[in-house]
Order: sequence, then structure tokens, then C-alpha cells
Amino acid sequence: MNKRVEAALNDQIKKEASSSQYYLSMASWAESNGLNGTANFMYTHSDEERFHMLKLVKFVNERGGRAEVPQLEKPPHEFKNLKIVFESLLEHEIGVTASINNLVDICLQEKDYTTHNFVQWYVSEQLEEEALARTILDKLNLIGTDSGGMYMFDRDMENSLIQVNNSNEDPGQ
Ligand code: OFO
Repeated sequence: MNKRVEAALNDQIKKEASSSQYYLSMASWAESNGLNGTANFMYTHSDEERFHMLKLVKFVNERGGRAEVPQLEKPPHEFKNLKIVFESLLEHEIGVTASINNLVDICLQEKDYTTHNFVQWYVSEQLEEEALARTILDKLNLIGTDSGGMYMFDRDMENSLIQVNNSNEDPGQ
């Protein structure tokens, strides 16, 4: 496997693992603040990020490279409010998208079209995740600080899990 591509894939493995930890931390915060719908949404999201990481690990090893299990930094664990949680999520996803785009770029520079093809799944995934985070933030902006609205929002988050699960069905690992 091309060494530059391998290094970029390993870097992405770390990013996906960090995303999983970050959303797990958000889930724990939401659960301990009585926001069970949001907590379940974040637990599911955290599992998905772990799946994204595993998919990369397997790809690297199957193509003759070596996937490295990264050391991770402790994610933030205190959040002022729900809006900040989702703003942080969106900001984080924008960073991950930039990293995926960089990976695409490296594949093209190194003429690694197989990896380029593999990475397209992540390109679409990032598009969906950013769109979802923006939709959620729009809702939170409408609700403002109304506690009844917040209650309904949390209940909606539970229902939105169905949508997320459907949109993340793997087209064949
Ligand atoms: Fe892995 O999809 Fe977001 O970060």
C-alpha cells in the first residue's frame, strides 16, 4: 500500500475513533441531564463512528497496510446547554469532512484509485451528517429557551434515531 495513503488512512482512523469518544461523552452528559432522547441519539452516533473506524481498519489491513490503534485525548465532558452540544457536533463534523476531502486529494495525487473509490462512501456520509446537524440546530434555534419545546425536542430526537439508522445502512462493508 502507498505509504502516504496509508498514513492518511491511519490519521482518519484516529479521527473516527475520536468522534466516537466525543459523541459518547455528549451521550453521557445528556443522560445525566435527563435528556434521554438526545442521549440515545448520541450513543447511536458514537457506535456509528466506531463502525466508520473499523471499516477503515479492515480496509488498510486487507490491502497490505497496517492499521494502527491510536491513543486518544479525553474529549470535553461539560457542556453549557443542548445548543452548544449540537454546535460542537457540527463544528466537529465540518473538521472531519475537511479531513476526508484531504484524504481524497492524497488518493488522487498518489493515483490510488481503489482507495479513492472506497473513500467516496465517507464523502456521502459526511454530507448527510452535516445536513442532519444543521437541521437539528435549526430546530433548537426555533425553540430557544422554552422548556416545553425542549421536552418535545428531546422526544423528537428519539424518533430521529430511526432516520439516522436508515440513512447509515452500509452498502456492503
Ligand atoms: Fe465518521 O462520520 Fe462523522 O465524523
